[in-house]
Amino acid sequence: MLIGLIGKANVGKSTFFSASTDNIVNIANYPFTTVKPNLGVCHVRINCVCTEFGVKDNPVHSICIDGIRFIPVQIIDVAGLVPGAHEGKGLGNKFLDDARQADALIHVIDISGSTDSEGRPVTPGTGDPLEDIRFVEEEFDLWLVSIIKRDMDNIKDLDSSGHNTVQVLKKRLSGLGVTEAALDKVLNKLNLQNKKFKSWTEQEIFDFCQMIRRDVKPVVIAANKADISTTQNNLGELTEKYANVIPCASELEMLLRKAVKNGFIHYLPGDNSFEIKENTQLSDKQKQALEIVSNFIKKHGSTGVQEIINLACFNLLEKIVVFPVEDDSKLSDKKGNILPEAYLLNKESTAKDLAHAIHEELGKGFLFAIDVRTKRRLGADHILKNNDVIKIVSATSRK
Ligand SMILES: Nc1nc2c(ncn2[C@@H]2O[C@H](COP(=O)(O)OP(=O)(O)OP(=O)(O)O)[C@@H](O)[C@H]2O)c(=O)[nH]1
Ligand SMILES: [Mg+2]
Repeated sequence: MLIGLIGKANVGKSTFFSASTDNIVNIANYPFTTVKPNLGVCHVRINCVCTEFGVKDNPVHSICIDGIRFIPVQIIDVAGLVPGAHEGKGLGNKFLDDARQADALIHVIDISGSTDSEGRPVTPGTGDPLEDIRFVEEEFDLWLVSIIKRDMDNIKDLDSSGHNTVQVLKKRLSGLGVTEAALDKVLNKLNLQNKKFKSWTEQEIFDFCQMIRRDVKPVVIAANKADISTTQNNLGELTEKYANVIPCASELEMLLRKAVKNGFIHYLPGDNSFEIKENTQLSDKQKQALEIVSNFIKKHGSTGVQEIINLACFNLLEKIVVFPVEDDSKLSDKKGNILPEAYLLNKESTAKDLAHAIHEELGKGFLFAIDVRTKRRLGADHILKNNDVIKIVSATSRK
């Protein structure tokens, strides 16, 4: 699963990226810690089942602190967009190449209005975040239009030689994760199912691209820089017009994570408060900075960063968490690690899907699964639920 950070230039994408990937504990043994400069690992936060089972766990590829489990998810910081990006303005095409890979998008905006459409600093309150959202989405759509129209004559030829428009479009858009089912749905909605591509109007091509984008790249809006006082002017209108808007202050989250690393405070990403440790000597400047964060959290419930990542994973992508174990009495793997893994699976995943996610061989040799809570045997097609703890029994694991 990959989350992409998109948005206009200078809105705080890299700050959000740094804040969410700057981990408060060492996670250097992860398989994908070494990544490209703009590709990192953030975490979703859940209440761990270790509390319910009354065990002290020791996860291998995730982190559990005081019953809160943090599960890794990849995140990519995409180059900032400026109007005209689809024609190559700014770092246009680089943006779109990166964004193409993401399963869900976090659209970071400057809710305080302190940047103009090209990202240049302006007096807070004069920038227009709603217009920024519109142009970023439009750039995305126009980029899709340009992909579809590339080698347009080829498509027309294929069309006239009897190839199905759906097949042609599917091939063209395959790098975006557009499935045939998604294509069918959109073509149906727009009544384009039986219309040959060569006779589509410009408007039809644009509408098609817009709908495809909405379908394959679900978005949460990170209303960043919400610590600046001009935020209030824009937030009401924004939440009226868009779903999934969360005010956030990436810079404040970064400050908290630094304070944790320096041993100044108790705080877990996503907490609705933090506590300054006893006997901590803070300078006046540090005290002031923490006071600002504290006031922000009191007003908004959190810095917003963790909430946004969780929303992308659980609301937009509708993932569930499943805990596989090899020893159902000890809740451990072979090495004795308790509740070692937490898998993010698609909703409606089956017991056999889990086996495949763990290892291809385990999937191939799947015999049955056991629900550790109820001790019931589950067949291959059994649909898993969020927080299930599952043992897989396969021909390979019995050897
Ligand atoms: N007040 C405030 N400033 C912020 C916040 N997040 C980022 N900034 C500031 O906004 C400016 C731009 O931040 P970046 O993270 O570099 O923005 P970006 O979107 O990655 O910019 P590009 O990569 O150029 O597109 C910096 O000066 C940050 O300090 C925030 O939550 N609050
Ligand atoms: Mg940046």
